[in-house]
Formats: sequence, structure tokens, C-alpha cells
Amino acid sequence: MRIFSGIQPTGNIHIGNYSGAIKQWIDLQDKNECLFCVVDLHAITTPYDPETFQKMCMEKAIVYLAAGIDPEKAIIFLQSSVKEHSELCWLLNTVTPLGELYRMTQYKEKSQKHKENAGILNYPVLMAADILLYDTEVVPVGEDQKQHVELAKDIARRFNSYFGETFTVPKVQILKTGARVMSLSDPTKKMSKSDDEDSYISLFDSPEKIRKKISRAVTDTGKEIKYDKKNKPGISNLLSIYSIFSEKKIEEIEKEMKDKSYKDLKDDLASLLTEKLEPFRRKKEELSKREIYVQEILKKGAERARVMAEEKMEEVRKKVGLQNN
Ligand code: ATP
Ligand code: LTN
Repeated sequence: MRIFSGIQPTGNIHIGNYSGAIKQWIDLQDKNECLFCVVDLHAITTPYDPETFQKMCMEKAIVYLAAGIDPEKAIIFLQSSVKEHSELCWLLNTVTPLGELYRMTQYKEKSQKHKENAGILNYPVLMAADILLYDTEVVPVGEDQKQHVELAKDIARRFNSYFGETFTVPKVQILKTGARVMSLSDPTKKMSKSDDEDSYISLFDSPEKIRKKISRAVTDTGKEIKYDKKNKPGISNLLSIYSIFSEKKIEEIEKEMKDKSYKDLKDDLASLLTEKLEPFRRKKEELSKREIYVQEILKKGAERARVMAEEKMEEVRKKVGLQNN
């Protein structure tokens, strides 16, 4: 199957990004044709620093590699290196009703948080372009991106009905556990890399930082360690994170923790995360010293993606009545 997914280069990759997206990518890369993209054009729709932007993009490529994406198996590239993404986005804009963009949850949140711009509104159209350009069949993402992939499906169907069969209608793939890790400082909100540092665990946090952040994580009233999202959102989130990284069922963890305190749960979770994240940290350190190697991977990735994108765009231009030269 053809797989496409991406992560924005701004902010630190956290355990939510890992469990919602990257973990799936690693499992998928063995048996499928995968494209994993650093979506730099998406990231510039909200405030960022142009001076450090290139560095952040490189860093995200390093993160993909450190987390276990294998450049021999998957195509890793920078979105802006393949110009067809922007071109297709423009064409898809013409078949996307404005009303559908205004009702996107992420648009509503981001336009409240930041000064509104057309890029924030059109963000899901660019995402549809990313996906449709490669005739993607499966899009592995976290829960929050489901609505955007559904929109991409609608756009594909509408384009196909106007201009004839052109795009594959993709499917979204969301894991049962780990698709929505919650913030450590407000467990009713999703963990997000644009929030303050104490609210998330980065994949590369030091053991000291992990322990400090987990010990400060918001918990709930009462003493019992029980998964109950409504009444115990903090403890439920810690149990979910424990489950993701231990690969144990929540009920099993509840049993083990039966006579233990919130502090015991936090101590055990901090030790587990320290152990599981250590290899990522080591690999990232190693790769950070090999910038040319990483640049080469991105260059080769872009070359391979470009061949596919150019061929698709030729077909699309023909379908919409534009010239192809
Ligand atoms: P930002 O806060 O800058 O919007 P983010 O933390 O939401 O960033 P993205 O780059 O938007 O991260 O998301 C990358 C991938 O990680 C997407 O597939 C998204 O669904 C997934 N993801 C993001 N946050 C979580 C989370 N808390 N739990 C599970 N998956 C998540
Ligand atoms: N909007 C996504 C990132 C993204 C993406 C994509 C994910 C951009 N293009 C295509 C899957 C497929 C996010 O996580 N914020």
C-alpha cells in the first residue's frame, strides 16, 4: 500500500506525536511504500523564526531517523522541495467549499490563538494536496487529524466527479491506544508541541527532565489508581502513557498498582519512560554529528518523491484543461 504522513517542523516532538503517528509509521514501513514528510509549508502558517527554521527542519529529519524510520525503506523528504504540493493545493482550492474549511476544529482553535491568515484556513487543502499527489491509500495519524483526512477524501471525490477519475480516495489509520495523549498540565487538552514545555515529554528529554515533568503532572482527587477518563483525566492519561510504553493492557497496570499511591505510579512511569526513550536520545546525538548524511537522505528522498509528483501533476493539469509544458 502507498502510505503518506507528515509532521510540522516547529516545536519538539513529544510522546503523543510518537504514539499517534511515528509508532505507526515504523510498523508500516516494512511492507508498504511509505512517504514521510517534514511539512515545512504547513508550519509557516503560524508565527515562526525564519532564522532558525532550516535548522528545525533538519532536526525533524533527524528525529524521524532517530525514532526508527529507515531511509532504505521509506522516502523521507521536505515538503517544500517538491513544488507540486503547492501547485496541487492551488488547484484543489478551486473545488473546496469555503464552508468546509471554516468548520474545521483546528482552524477554529488556531485562528483564535494566532492572528488569522488565509494559510491557517487553507491548511487542510495543502494537506489534501500532500496526500492526493501520491495516490496515497492510507494516512496514519493521531486522532486530531482525522477531520482533515476526511476533508481530503471529500476533495478527492469532488475532483473525481468534476474532472473524471484522477485521485485515489485515501483511508485514515488511527491506533486504538495512543491516538490522543493528553497534556500533563491540563489532561482535558491534547498534548501539543506548541504548548509550554512542562505539558509534554519530548522524545529526547533527559532522565532528570522526565522525572521532573511526570512528578509535576496534574492528577485528580482521590487515591485510587483507576482508568476513568471523565472523573480521573490526569490518572487516566498517566495510565495510557504507561500502557503505550509498556505494551501492557490498562487493566493489567491497574491490577499491579492496586495498593500503590499516585506517587508510586509517577515514579514507575518516569523510570519506564527513561528506559524506553534512552535509545532515541542516543541515536539523535549520534545523527546530530552527521549533518551531511541527513542532508543527503532528504535530497534523495525529494528526488524520488518528485518523480512521482511530476507524473501525477501532468495528469492533473491535463484533466483540468491546463497546459503541460
Ligand atoms: P502543534 O501543537 O504545533 O499543532 P502537534 O503536537 O499537534 O503540534 P503535529 O505536527 O500537528 O503535532 O502532529 C504530528 C502528528 O502527531 C499528527 O499525526 C498528529 O495527529 C499526532 N499527534 C499530535 N499530538 C498528538 C497527541 N497528543 N496524541 C497523539 N497523537 C498526536
Ligand atoms: N496537519 C498534520 C501534518 C500533515 C499531514 C499531511 C499528516 C501535513 N500534511 C499529510 C498526514 C498527511 C498535523 O499533524 N498537524
